[in-house]
Amino acid sequence: MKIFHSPLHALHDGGMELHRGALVPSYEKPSRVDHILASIARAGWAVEAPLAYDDAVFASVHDADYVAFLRGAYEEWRGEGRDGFMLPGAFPARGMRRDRVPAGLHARLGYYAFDAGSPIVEGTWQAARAAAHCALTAADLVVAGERSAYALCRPPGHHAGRGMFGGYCFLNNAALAAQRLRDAGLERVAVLDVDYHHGNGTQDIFWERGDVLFVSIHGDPNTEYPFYLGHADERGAGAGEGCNHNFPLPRGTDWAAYSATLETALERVVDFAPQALVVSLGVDIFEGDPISQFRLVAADFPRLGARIAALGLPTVLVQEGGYAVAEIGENVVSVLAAFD
Ligand code: FKS
Ligand code: ZN
Repeated sequence: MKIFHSPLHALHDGGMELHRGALVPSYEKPSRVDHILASIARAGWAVEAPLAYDDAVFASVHDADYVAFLRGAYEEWRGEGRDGFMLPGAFPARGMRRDRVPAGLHARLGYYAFDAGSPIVEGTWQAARAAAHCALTAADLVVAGERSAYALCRPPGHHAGRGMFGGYCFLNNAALAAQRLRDAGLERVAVLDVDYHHGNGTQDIFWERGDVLFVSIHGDPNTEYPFYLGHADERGAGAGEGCNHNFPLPRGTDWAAYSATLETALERVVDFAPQALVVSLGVDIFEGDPISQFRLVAADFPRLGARIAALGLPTVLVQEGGYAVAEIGENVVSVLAAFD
């Protein structure tokens, strides 16, 4: 198992999020990675640094103005004499204009964000860029013939859309990996998203694409974040019609119910006949997760890994969520071990 990680992730730290009406330290914190690295070391696997890429590579799935905003946001903030973390407080909702990018920094912050839960700090851009490099490197290794590779990304990516950040995500690591596989000449690529939260950003990016399948199993958006996307009737549009499959499940879902849905989701992947698979690997489907409501237990993660690995596809695994910090490493490694 090839594993890519950058210590630069730790520069994304110190932010607060508005969680159920209270400003609390972000659940998405650097120690998540420390625990995953410790479990990887126990498994005896080596960790490698990602390759370097030009920022132009982000334009394959993100809007140029959005990337420019992320790159320079904190410097602008500093320029206004501020420090600490940046959070938006107003968003262009129904009946307001989204067709023009506003001039002011705070106006642009809300324009590009979709929640007040994704703080930008001084090192956010460097960390997000390094995470994206891990995903791109993992994709490049799979193109070069590796059976699988794991990108230990932090911050995560699957909520980041073409031109929007939120849900702790800034650059869509899984989408960048999938696009990289396409650009390398693979004709069809599937993305399987098993994070507890719907990967609205990945869906957004590939919505009209017939060459990238998006399949997601997640908490029902009627009650679960990100709330406004992820329903079963979202099937894709244009050339992408029928290439988007959402499987929302109720709170309290355990392995028995989850695995039945997983089989259906995997059938969709097989039917698409992809040349490679990208897995958005969120382990916040664990019963002990503090912000999620499924009930998978530790013994279910090897089963999850085995089912996905049994597809026999070249696979890029990309880290997304998981907030039960003490157990996150074991749960991630349990999935990865199925590919070793
Ligand atoms: C709003 C409270 C909602 C946001 C939950 C984000 C989940 C992120 C994730 C990812 F994989 F992206 F990390 N909390 N302030 O687990 O889906
Ligand atoms: Zn999640």
